[in-house]
Amino acid sequence: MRVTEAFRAAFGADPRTVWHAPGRVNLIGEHTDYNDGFVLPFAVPWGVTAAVSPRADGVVRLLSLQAEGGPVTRERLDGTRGWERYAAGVLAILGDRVRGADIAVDGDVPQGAGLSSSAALEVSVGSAVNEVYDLGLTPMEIALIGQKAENDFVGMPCGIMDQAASALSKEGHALFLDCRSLASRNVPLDLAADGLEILIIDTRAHHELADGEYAKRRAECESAARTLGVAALRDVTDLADALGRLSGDERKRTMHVVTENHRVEALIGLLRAGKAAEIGALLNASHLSLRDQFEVTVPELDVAAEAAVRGGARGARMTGGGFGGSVIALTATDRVEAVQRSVTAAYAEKGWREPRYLRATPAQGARKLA
Ligand code: GAF
Repeated sequence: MRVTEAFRAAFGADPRTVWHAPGRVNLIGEHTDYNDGFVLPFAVPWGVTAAVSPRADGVVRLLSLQAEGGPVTRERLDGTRGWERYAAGVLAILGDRVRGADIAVDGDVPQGAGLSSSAALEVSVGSAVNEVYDLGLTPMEIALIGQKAENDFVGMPCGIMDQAASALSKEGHALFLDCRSLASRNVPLDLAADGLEILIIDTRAHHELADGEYAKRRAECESAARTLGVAALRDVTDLADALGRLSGDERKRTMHVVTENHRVEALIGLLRAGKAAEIGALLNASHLSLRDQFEVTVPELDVAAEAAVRGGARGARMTGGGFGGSVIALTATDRVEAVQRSVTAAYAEKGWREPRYLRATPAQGARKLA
């Protein structure tokens, strides 16, 4: 394994363990996780592999095969920058339970596509450190530590979806997660049996507002919940009444979150009934709600989703936080090329760079490789 060789070359010994954790796409349930709602992501076949050994002297050495230069030695975790923060953040959250570590990571999550390479990094490192320090953490506890590292150490106020998808997914399944109780279920997702697949369209757009706008949406949702006197928007049971008591952006955000939770449940109902071919309308409705009510799409996402459907996809929606990243399109396998042609033509008409197309079936969550 490449990461093991790099570890040996940099640190002069074999790693004690090697773990892989994947990135994710979200089938449906967007911007619901931090509202205590429902999500339905699945792991993608790309991720981060972390080779780790413990150290007794409190020193942390970090090496990424994707970063320029050799290993970085950090005696203080708060001195880290860039990608290092995600790994260092996990160690910082674990505190005294971890005395030090040599860590080498190798990632193949397509960069900038919004497929959660950061969660893959946190969960791969968390899983490996859990083993070498015998911490006895469950996959969900590792996911929560990854989320906390991102919230407190990196400063991104994300919910739990991405880390949970990376830690708990199962091959051939989507992960249904109740983000309040943290109860989860692996839901079979065999689209190929219906002649279908998920085409990922990486728009190659990344809008710099992303982080600030994400935090703003989250604050708006929390403020709407306070106005309504509920703990979280998940608790809204009478949408018409709630909308009557809100105005402006908070009204729109609430409309999205409440209807999106319903769409997650409806989609699971269709999957259970063996009607995967019929989930397309829910994907389209989710996209429109994210565009018009939650206002996290950008022209590249809208054009890709619309052109995918025009080209024959059964449904398409942005996936992840928004402001760039990827669209997923539910497509009959024999129409994938037509869908790609339609999106490529729409992009050419706008004078935009051609998007990148990726095909993914639901992959396994975090697992030990060696
Ligand atoms: C990002 C966040 F990291 C997730 O927690 C989630 O909120 C998502 O955006 C939107 O559904 O990926």
